[in-house]
Amino acid sequence: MPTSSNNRPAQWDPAEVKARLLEKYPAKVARKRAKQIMINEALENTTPEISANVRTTPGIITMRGCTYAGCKGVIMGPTRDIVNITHGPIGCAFYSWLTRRNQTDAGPEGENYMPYCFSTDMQDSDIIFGGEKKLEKAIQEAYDLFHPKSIAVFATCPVGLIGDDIHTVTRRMKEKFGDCNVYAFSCEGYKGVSQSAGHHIANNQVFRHIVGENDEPKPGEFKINLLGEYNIGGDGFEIDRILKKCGITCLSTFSGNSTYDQFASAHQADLNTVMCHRSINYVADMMETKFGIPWVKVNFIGALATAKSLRKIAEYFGDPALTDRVESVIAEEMPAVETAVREIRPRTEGKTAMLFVGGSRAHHYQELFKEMGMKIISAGYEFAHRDDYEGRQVLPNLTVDADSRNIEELEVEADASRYKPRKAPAEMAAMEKAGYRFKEYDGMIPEMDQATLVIDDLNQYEAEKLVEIMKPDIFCAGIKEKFSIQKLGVPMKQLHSYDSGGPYAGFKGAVNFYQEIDRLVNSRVWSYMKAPWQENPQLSATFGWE
Ligand code: CFM
Repeated sequence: MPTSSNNRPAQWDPAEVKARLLEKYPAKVARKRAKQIMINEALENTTPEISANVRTTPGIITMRGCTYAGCKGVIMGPTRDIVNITHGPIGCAFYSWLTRRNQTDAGPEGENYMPYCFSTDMQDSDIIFGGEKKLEKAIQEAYDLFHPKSIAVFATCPVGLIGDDIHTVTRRMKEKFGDCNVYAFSCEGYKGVSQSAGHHIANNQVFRHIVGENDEPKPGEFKINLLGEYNIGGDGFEIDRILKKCGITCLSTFSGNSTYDQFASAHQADLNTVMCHRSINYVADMMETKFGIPWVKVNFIGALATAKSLRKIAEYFGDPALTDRVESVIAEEMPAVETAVREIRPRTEGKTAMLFVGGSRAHHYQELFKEMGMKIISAGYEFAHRDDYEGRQVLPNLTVDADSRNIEELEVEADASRYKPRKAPAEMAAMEKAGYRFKEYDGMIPEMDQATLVIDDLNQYEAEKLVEIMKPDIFCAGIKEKFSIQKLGVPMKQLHSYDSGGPYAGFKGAVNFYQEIDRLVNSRVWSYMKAPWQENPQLSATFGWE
């Protein structure tokens, strides 16, 4: 029999857990972190607010990434036919090169630059004398070698510090080539408090330079875009399979398995569906203002969530044949999911999980764990904003600080020739009255149980403490946390890169996930690992010179 989860301290008091997480900090740090550690339903104070999207205290080992990572890695990385050149030292390019496991197919023309790593490889002398000439040469070389439709340039920290004018260089090269769209991103790593700023910088430029460029009509019925899906471990392939089966045309995905032309034609869709709210919700807003495309929040992580999202799309189009097709696809796909749940759930029921991932997965993956009967005892985002925790109703009250002011807000107006409201305002109002929700997201907190701990920007120290105190059956985060947590005798699943697994989206993905988690939480190997405090609770040490 697999060991049950009963061998953990009977119950913990969330206020005490919080106090223990904070006890080692200097007073000022403890005060700041206290606002980022929330006992759900605000049992300990009167404001249910969580502090988010604020700077990490220097010296704390954060889980976050940098702004360049958010721009080059997250948003632009998954697009296969744009040559992405990192202007900077080689390390920035090397470590943002496919480690996220965003997949692509090569497409009919086979134009796929994702396996390449392009960088200007800046040296000391470039930092001293300037890197613009080197950048120009690199753009020329990429053009001569590949003749791509588009070349994107990404600034790393030193580029901003020395003041290379990357936008002038790219503008000049674009004019020179004539048949290649060249543009740059001022996404220096330090630009924001996390990768979230990089998403914004990337999306603004995609919106400004690409979306709406191609008016040639795209074939297909029930045209949607899928915003905020990045095809990690093949998730996008599974979602595409399901959409196709339903007869829904996905014109473009931002940006998993995408192409330049998909972005350029995205304004032809009749509905925008938003998967990762954090990384892209503002693009959905801008597309609504400029082109008249409404948007809805969807989630394809979790079989039931997938079914719900498909129904939401069908309801929007209000076409009986589409509705029937969606229902028959759900009816066809669900039995395999139900069989898997029936088999696995007796082994996973009641087990506990913690999720600390990015800006949306810590929420979305709770669906899959719930389907397995597991409990989420603590969760948090690395870099999400308050609306991702508490819901979009907080948006009007968000404080704009110096860091967020750093990120450009585009002024968007209705496009003179392309703006076309997809539904009359009266029709949308009637749908809303009947319970249909446009541009809504309630965030993670309302769906979590009372007295669970919601922690923003968890760090290495707190992660280990939490595991030590609460002993979850599984901990989900990223590669930086993986081995330190496993050394504590707790299985760790990467929910960024999926380790080597996936897809976990859609119906088939759900089954993959159940099987993987079942294996992890029921493996006996973890019980053979003793953490240092278990072997010797009084572990003590002296300095070498004592
Ligand atoms: Fe959105 Fe993402 Fe995420 Fe994100 Fe990311 Fe990612 Fe993530 Mo890693 S776009 S916020 S910046 S869902 S790379 S595919 S897994 S931190 S939770």
